[in-house]
Amino acid sequence: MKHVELYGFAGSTYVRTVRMVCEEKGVAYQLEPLAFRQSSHGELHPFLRMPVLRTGDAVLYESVAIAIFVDESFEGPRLSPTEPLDRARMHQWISVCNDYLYRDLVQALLKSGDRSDEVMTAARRDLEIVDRQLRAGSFLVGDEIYLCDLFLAPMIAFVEEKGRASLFHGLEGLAAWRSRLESRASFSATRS
Ligand SMILES: N[C@@H](CCC(=O)N[C@@H](CS)C(=O)NCC(=O)O)C(=O)O
Repeated sequence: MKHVELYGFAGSTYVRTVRMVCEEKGVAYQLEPLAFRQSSHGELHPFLRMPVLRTGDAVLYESVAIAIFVDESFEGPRLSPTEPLDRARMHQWISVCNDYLYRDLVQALLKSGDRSDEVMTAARRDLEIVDRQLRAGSFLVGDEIYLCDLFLAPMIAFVEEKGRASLFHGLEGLAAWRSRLESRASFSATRS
């Protein structure tokens, strides 16, 4: 099996996503320290973000690219649907996580003490949208876990870690999905 190194901090939601993908696939990896914003970081990731994956001579950045690479190039359970519409839906939810949820749940709540009505309203609106989807199936796309669930899980966990669990009040679909995700070994193995 190819040796996999993952650069980034354990507390990063995107690093956790890629770690969860590796755990779900049964891919062994080494979490490597990152000299954040130093020149060695720029050599791995010119935009100075994390995660970065290295395997053999290949270096990859951007978590979607990394997640798809790990899913498609290693043995283990497939984490993407085969049917085109379901694949598109998986990518739709990955985009939702990356373009809206990361902004409204992670970046907004990271700004310490930011409990403004605007921030809380946007976060709650996003969670209600996710909840509606999760009332229709066990996971974001039907009844199987796919990559999109592994993008969502660390962002939802982050909201709880930041002490904003009240945002989940009454969201039963999301609550059931959280129990399913939190019972997985990939979730506990990547807790920071
Ligand atoms: N589009 C990137 C986003 C990665 C990203 O923003 N990661 C955060 C940590 S969760 C980061 O590197 N933050 C450092 C910074 O913004 O300077 C990806 O999907 O990998």
